[in-house]
Amino acid sequence: MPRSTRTLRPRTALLALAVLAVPLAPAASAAQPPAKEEAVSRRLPVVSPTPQHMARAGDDVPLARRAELVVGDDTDEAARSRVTETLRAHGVRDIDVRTKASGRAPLTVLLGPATRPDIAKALRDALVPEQTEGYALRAERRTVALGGKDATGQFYAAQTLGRLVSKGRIAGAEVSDYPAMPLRGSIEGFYGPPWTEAERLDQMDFLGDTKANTYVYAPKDDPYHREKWREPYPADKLTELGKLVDRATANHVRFTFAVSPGGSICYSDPADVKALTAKLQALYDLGVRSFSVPLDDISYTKWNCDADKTKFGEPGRGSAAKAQVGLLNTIQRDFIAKREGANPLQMVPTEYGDLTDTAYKQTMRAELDGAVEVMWTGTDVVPPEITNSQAEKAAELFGRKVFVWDNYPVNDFARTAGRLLLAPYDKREPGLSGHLSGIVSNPMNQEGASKLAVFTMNDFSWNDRGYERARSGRQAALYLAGGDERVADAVQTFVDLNHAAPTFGESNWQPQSPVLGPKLDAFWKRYESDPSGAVRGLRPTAREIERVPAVLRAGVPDELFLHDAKQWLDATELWGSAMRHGLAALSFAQEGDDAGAARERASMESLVKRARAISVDPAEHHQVGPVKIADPYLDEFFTGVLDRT
Ligand code: LTM
Repeated sequence: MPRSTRTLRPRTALLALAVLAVPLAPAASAAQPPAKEEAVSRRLPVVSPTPQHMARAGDDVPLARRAELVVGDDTDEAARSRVTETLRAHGVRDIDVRTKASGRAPLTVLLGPATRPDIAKALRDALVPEQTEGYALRAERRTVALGGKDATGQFYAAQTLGRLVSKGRIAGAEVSDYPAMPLRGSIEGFYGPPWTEAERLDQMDFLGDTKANTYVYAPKDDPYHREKWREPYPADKLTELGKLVDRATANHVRFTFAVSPGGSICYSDPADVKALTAKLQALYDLGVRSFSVPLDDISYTKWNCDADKTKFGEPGRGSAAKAQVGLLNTIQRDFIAKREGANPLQMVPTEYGDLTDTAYKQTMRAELDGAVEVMWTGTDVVPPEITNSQAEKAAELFGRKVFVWDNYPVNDFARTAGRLLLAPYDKREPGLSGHLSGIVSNPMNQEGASKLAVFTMNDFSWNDRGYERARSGRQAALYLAGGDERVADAVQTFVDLNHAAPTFGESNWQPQSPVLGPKLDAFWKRYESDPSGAVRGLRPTAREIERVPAVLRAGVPDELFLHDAKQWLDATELWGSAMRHGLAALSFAQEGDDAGAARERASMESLVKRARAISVDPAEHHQVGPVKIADPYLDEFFTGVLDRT
């Protein structure tokens, strides 16, 4: 794939650098190295995704005004831009880019393949991983070595460097790191309003920031993706896709182009195969090297043409699989295998969400080209969990490791109406990397708001065994908060109010408000024996909820997130304020001041009414309806207040 030389958007790059609450240190003060004991005993910063191995190598490396960046012909352009941005953002003004270190610079950064002699020497005993996209990093004395197993590995080493810099110093660390799963990222595969161009560009930067390498373009409501799959994209749409491909490439993200012909294709008609190939070719010409043919959500118990009946027999699971396999093998053999740099074809089977052996799966595992990646959603389409034994079974059924299309945090199905799904990833078993080829998130209609959950998913797929949910959730909040701890606290309160993750059934696979819910339960329990203490104890919570929207509006630099969350922030402010008035009503009632209680109660009711009247924007959300916040806990609280005042 041609490597784009364009640099990343500064806002996002700086946001990534700021994850560890890094106030930009002036270079002058940065030149003072800390005392040795202080430096060596300091804990290393948290790096997300969690590295496979990270340990202290020695003292922190002080930044200065001047640095040498040593590159070679095989230094990755995007990695080089990242390193330069990091150094500049931390006050290094004069960056001398050269091919050989002078040995006189206050700081030398070596960037390139891990096998380059100067890098290999400076890495000392930091292990260079065998795995694709791996890297090793060592920061010691006045030298930082960043060695990639390949170009993407260099880019990831540069990302890690960004997270190791704080307060004028680079943490004296040794890192040896690689992704546990080959494929990681997101699939824009939901129903409803597709993401805008700005949202998609943002997603590419975000995926790069979180060391994810895959974005699959499969929006159900792009007519050229499904209904009009035979038609070529109009020129303006193709130009837009070209920009996305470039931005993906600059972030080491594989822009994966998907076409879903299953609703109308005549498998046995060579003209249809030709139309599909032409569609893929147009994107290949734009630089795309990854392709997918999703066959989900189609009827496979009827043919779209009589010729298919003649060729494959009566409609049914087995004959549908035969027809699909014929098409997919042709694309893999005659298109993918013949195009330089093209990655194995991806597909979504029509049976994508269960573990039942059927004639469909039997044919798939027996006849589908071994190179083709098969997606699987986990059980029940929106899976309450994914275990190692389920993944193993899926691999057995499809005859290969499956690639998980995880329907989280997608909010296009009925039970997600009015919701943002913000909880950190959970209930996916450590060890899945041994059974899967990867995981991509199917996100929400709202790209900006999806990043909180997807951040943690990309953490899991990078290092499933090292994944810690609480730590990842905190890092996601810090990422959104541009590194500001106080804003991150408010983000996490907001996450708690929007924590529920529904399944297709009655239950949620992630609970609603695991912090606020038990707090309100405890409040009513205490209220029975100590009403004034209970009210006093809950006041800070009400104030906190009421203030969260203002803190986020002022402190979150991500405008796409603020846009997506607008209705939920407005509602949160009203609910928080209503809660404050509810507590005041209870206080007055306890004092026997009926007039005061009635006044506060009326204020509460009016605020609750306004909060309940806020609806999602139908232009941006597939499931319309009133915005839901901390349900049913807040409603129960207000009913409780009404009963007692
Ligand atoms: O999950 C798959 C493979 N297909 C569809 C998605 O397009 C949709 O977003 C999710 C959630 O509703 N469910 C599906 O079945």
